[in-house]
Amino acid sequence: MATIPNIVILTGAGISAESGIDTFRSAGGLWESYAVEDVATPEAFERDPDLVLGFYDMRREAIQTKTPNAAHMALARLDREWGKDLLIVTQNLDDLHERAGASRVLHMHGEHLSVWCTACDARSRWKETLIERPPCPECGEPALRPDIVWFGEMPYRMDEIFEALHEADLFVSIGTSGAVYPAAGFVRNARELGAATLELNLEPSQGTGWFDEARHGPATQIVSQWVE
Ligand code: BJW
Repeated sequence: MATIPNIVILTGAGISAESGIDTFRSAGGLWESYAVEDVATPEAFERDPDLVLGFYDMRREAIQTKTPNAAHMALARLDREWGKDLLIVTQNLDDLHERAGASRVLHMHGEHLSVWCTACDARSRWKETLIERPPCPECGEPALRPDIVWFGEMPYRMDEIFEALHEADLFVSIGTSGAVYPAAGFVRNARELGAATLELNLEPSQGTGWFDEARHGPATQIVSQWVE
């Protein structure tokens, strides 16, 4: 039997763009309407919690009306075929990989549908708004914040990600600009550790030169073609 390679797939906002979820840095993206330092840092939350909670309430509500697209579905098929030999590391806060049926998904920048209690450290699934300061289901304190990794905070589950990169034979980056670290550095880590590397993105990313191969176009087309 042929050896099954280990695959690590990194996804970013571009994979959800055709589901109608705004990217961050494309023309018309989120950071054209909001300043990062006003809404996506711990300092912003301390300074103006209403602005930050309102921003994430709006996005939490919006993602619940969106549906997975052909690229999410193609990766879910791969996840079913490859099982534990495939890991999807997503920078995305939406749950479209899971709703497409993928089972091995690691959210390194957090999730819109999760909240974190700063009083008791519990995490809870959450679909409602936070602006009215609802109590934490675990301890009753009104101390919930979005369970999201803001700039300057440590991304989640880095040990697991590096362990997977160590074992990877193939690293694939889909729909990410390569502007935000540490995710932007994974291609170099994977290369140094001996994996083949492939970029699938609408256009060349900032790190495109680090990949062995790059294919450019809309994710619904190029991801489906790659998986087939
Ligand atoms: C399509 C498509 C279609 C469109 N089909 N493709 C100076 C140098 C280096 C690093 C730093 C520095 N100063 C500060 C830092 C660190 C900082 C950082 O990287 N800053 C950079 C901006 C320079 N990073 C951090 O602070 C991180 N923490 C950290 O570093 O901790 C210390 C540490 C040290 C060592 C090891 C480990 C840790 C935390 C980063 C948290 C990022 N959080 C955000 C916001 C979340 C909250 C929110 O959503 O509101 O996460 S930022 C935002 O960017 C979001 C995304 O996950 C992330 C990546 O964006 P992504 O997904 O790439 O989206 P876009 O819009 O940039 O790109 C979309 C791409 O899709 C484009 O290329 C399009 O072409 C393409 N596309 N349509 C296919 N249909």
